Amino acid sequence: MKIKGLYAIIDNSILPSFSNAEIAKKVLTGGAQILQLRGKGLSSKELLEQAREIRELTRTAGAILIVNDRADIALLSDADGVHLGQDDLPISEARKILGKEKMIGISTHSLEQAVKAEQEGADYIGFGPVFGTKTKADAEGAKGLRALLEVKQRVSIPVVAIGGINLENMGEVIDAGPDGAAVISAIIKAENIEDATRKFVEAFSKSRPD
Ligand code: TZP
Ligand code: MG
Repeated sequence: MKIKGLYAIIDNSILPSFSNAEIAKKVLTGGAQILQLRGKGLSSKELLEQAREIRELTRTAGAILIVNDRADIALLSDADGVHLGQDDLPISEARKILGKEKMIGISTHSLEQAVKAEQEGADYIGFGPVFGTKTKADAEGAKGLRALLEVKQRVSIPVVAIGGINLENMGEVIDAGPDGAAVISAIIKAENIEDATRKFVEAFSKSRPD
């Protein structure tokens, strides 16, 4: 299981016309192979129920499921891993919950944080926001493509670019060399979620055939 290509973040709090499971079905139909459930505003009970439902969908599709913020929910739902923020559990503590087999990713916003995350045993990092974004209220200012390129050159774990990525700027993001690109609003707010997902997946597979 590798972190590579489109990393679709499912969060219906930004557009509640679909449930998270419905969005997950749509991005899986569009070919996404990595999903993160970002259940902002959900109770623990709701998040666990949704994670279990989306675990079944991702298992059937052979896709990776990562749970945002919550190592406990990742374990209970048998997700493939957790994605931590800088203020969530430290990697070493999340590892006590999840063991070696599950993935631990962490959001980073500087080269220093990226290098530290690798030293602390992260399986992958998110880096951003690369561009400005309205999706995350407390996001730092845009870091830009040059910073992304520098991070990619300095760490050997997979790097997932995040923040303001859309179909227009996806080409230049891919050129900066990240292993993956995380997208929220350009997929969830698209007129057709399946089609938008397919276009992101294709953008990666055309430039990085394996
Ligand atoms: N972390 C850094 S930017 C961001 C997160 C969760 C939001 C990305 O959302 P979008 O809509 O793809 O800009
Ligand atoms: Mg978080």
